[in-house]
Formats: sequence, C-alpha cells, structure tokens
Amino acid sequence: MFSAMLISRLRSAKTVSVLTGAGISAESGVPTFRGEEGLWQKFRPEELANFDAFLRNPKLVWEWYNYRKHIVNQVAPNAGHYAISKMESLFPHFHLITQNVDDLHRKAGSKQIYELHGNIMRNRCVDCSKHYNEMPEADQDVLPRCDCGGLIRPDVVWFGETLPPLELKRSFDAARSSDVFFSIGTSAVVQPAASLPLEAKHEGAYVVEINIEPTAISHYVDETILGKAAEILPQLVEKLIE
Ligand code: BV8
Ligand code: ZN
Repeated sequence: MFSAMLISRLRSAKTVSVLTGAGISAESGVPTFRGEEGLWQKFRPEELANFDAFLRNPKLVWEWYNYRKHIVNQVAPNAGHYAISKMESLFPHFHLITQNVDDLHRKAGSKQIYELHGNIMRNRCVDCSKHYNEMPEADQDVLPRCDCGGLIRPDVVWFGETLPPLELKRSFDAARSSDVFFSIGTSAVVQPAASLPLEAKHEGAYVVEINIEPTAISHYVDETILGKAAEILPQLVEKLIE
C-alpha cells in the first residue's frame, strides 16, 4: 500500500504537514460538501455560506448551521483523526491544517491545529465581534443577538471572506518547509487552501494525496493513495512505528 519512497521520505523527514478536508470526517458520519450526498446538493453555497446570504436570510443560514452542529455533536472522531493525532509525536515538526469546522481533530487529541475556515462551535457578533461560544442551539424563530444588539453569526469563513491571517501564514510557512505534505479528504477546489499542496511541492516537499477518488490536484502530486482515510492512515502510522 505504501511506496518505499514514501516510507523512506517519512523516516528521514524533519517536517511533515497534513491538510484535511471534509473527507476525513466522512467516516464519522459528517456529510461532505461535494459528494453525491454532499451538503451542497441540498443547499447551494451562494444561498448559505456567504455573508450577504446571511444578512438576507439569517434564519435559513442559522437553520443550516444548527443542522450541521446537531450532526457534529452526535458524531465522534474516526480512526483517521486519531491516526493524525498520533502522527504529531512521530516527527520533529508536524503541522495539521484543516478546512473542516467540525472540531473533530481537537476531539481526537490533535494539539496544534490551523483551522483555516473557522469552527462551527464558535460564534461571534457581526458588529462588535464578541464571542458567544457556549450558545445553545438558536431557537429557529428568535435570531441570536449580542448585548450590543448586533446579529450573532457562526465563527466560520464564508465564501468571499478572508481566512484568519495568522493561520493562513503559518499554513503556507508549514507547506513551504515540509519534507512530506499530505492532502487528505479534500477535493482541492476551494482557495486558498487548495494551493497549499502545490506550494509544498514547489518548495521541494514529497506530496501525497489520500482520497477515495482522484481530485483537481491528483495529476500534480507525487503519489495518490486511493482509499478511505480511516483505513489508510492507521496502517501508515502502524508502518511508521513498527
Ligand atoms: C477568499 C465555510 C477572497 C465553513 C467554506 C473562482 C476561482 C478560484 C477561486 C474563487 C473563484 N471564485 C471565488 C473564489 C474564491 C473562493 C473559492 O475558492 N471558490 C471555489 C469554490 C472556486 N474562496 C473563498 O471565497 C475563500 N475566501 O478567497 O477570499 C478574498 C481575498 C482577499 C480579500 C477578501 C476576500 C473562502 C473559502 C472558505 C469558504 N468556506 N466553508 C463551512 O460552512 O464549512 S468552504 C467548504 O469547502 C468547507 O470549508 C470545506 O472544508 C471546503 C473544501 O471542501 P472539502 O473539504 O474539500 O470537501 P468536499 O466535499 O469538496 O470534498 C471531500 C473530499 O473527500 C472529496 O474529494 C472526496 O472524494 C473525499 N472523501 C470522501 N470520503 C472520503 C474521502 N477521502 C478519504 N476518505 C474518505 N472516507
Ligand atoms: Zn456585539
């Protein structure tokens, strides 16, 4: 399953980085965005994951995020999340970069996580940015409001919004300094996250993709391992610690 090249590059690696997308949480039962049962199939991004849509129809956007929060609160990290949290201690420097907002990497024990698209468990005021993270599931009819009167929104990055600058900088620095860079469970279409594997390769990393099907970057990476992340990753960690 694992090429001799990959194992030897990992054995001598000083810095290893992992970029994850919705596919790493699929086996926990969290729907992906673009798969056949993908979230976007039921909703269109322009309707929901952007700020104007939120201002136009905050109730609908809150219903969607409450629906997703409800799912995320019911599920647990899978063997893929746990394997990645184990990888943290196998290399001198390890960086986990995620596009996911489901908090499952943290629940699986990963310590240092760059959350490029925010976190569905966090909320903030549109006007004063005050955080409301322990907010109960919003009552569908009463929109959550800040003490200052501003609308409260999920603390996630919507289309057309900039990513958190520090996480973004640290993610590109990590990609550029990686000896091995994994792109796991992402269709690699959303920018700027999708540029990270390309940047890593440009700076000399050995880039490996783990996915159940080819993606937009498959022709570009050094190696694609086709299969389920929750099956492949524990076997990879096993191989590395044997
Ligand atoms: C920005 C919100 C600008 C939180 C999300 C035209 C061309 C290029 C770019 C653009 C363009 N028009 C607009 C843009 C920019 C836009 C963009 O990239 N659009 C794309 C769609 C073309 N990007 C943005 O708007 C970003 N902001 O650019 O700002 C700017 C610049 C300066 C100043 C001001 C503004 C913001 C992007 C963030 C958007 N927010 N989510 C939420 O609700 O979740 S994106 C959304 O997609 C999620 O965050 C998700 O993580 C992300 C990526 O999707 P994936 O994670 O890859 O999930 P997907 O379902 O697609 O794929 C799953 C994969 O897993 C599949 O490949 C599948 O095969 C695989 N899989 C399934 N099961 C398994 C598996 N793999 C392994 N094992 C399994 N078991
Ligand atoms: Zn406020």
